Amino acid sequence: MPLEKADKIWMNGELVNWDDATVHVLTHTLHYGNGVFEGIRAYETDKGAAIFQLRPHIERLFQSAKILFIDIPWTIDQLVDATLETVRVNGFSSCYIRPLAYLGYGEMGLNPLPCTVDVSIACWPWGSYLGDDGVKNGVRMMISSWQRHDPNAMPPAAKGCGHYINSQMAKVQAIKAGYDEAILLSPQGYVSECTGENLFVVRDGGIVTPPTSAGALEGITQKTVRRIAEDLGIPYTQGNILRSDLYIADEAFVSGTAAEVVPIRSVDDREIGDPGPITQAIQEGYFAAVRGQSPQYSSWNDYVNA
Ligand code: PPE
Repeated sequence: MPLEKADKIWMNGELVNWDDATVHVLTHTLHYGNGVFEGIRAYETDKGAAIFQLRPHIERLFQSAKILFIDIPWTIDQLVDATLETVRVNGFSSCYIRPLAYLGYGEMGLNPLPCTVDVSIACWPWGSYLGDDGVKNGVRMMISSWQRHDPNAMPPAAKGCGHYINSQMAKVQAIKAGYDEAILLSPQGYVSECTGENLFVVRDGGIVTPPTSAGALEGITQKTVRRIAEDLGIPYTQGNILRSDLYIADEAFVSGTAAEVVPIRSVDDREIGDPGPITQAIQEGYFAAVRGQSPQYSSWNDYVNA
């Protein structure tokens, strides 16, 4: 789907026109993939657009940067404000938001330390990442023959630009094989996560999700799911999951900012079936929270026009 343009993009402290938000071909990150990014969403609420879990996303951007020795020349507060401003000036009632810190033009070669660090924040309207039908009825997944990174090859806790080559290999394999999405296993053979989502299995009335030691990103939506589950009295644990656990799950679903909360219909052609009651309860809780309809979670909504 081609990108739907917005009016302005925040670049290094200035709001520039969408078409002017360009970089030089010798931009360091374009060659070596060393940059960090976030994916955030703003949702329509009764009080206008509200950004969901804004600060945790910006905090994770700084953690990713710290892991990769990228020195972001802004503070967390400044980028929180800049994100609010970017959504505000574009006038969206809901949108996807993409902050990016990248190594700029002026240096080449593998030592990233002398590079300038540029920061941009773009936003655009983005529908359901795994499709409207997927959100409602679930998606078909396959286990990829591509493994999730070994933590000593690429640190999965950093949301690094180049890390996503791994996700893209798995995604293409799944799409070409006729599936909606791929599940990656860790080098040790445990279920890790999907190409851009955390994964959850429901068995015996409880939710289990893989730990970061299986190569999963510590998802902000995953933490949101945890809180909603615990408040609903649904047992929630982190633990290693085998591929066969997926095949015999009572329910399974994924979570991510772009994807939101999406049921899994089948894994490697083993049917899990229609979305089950726990998946539906988490989905309902999630969509109410992002739309600012849950007073107990109001601290998760940052109103753009507050
Ligand atoms: N794992 C991976 C590998 C991942 O990329 C994401 C987010 C998650 C888990 C879930 O994290 P969180 O959004 O904090 O709940 N992926 C972002 C980028 C997706 C994309 O394809 O681009 C996102 O969802 O915005």
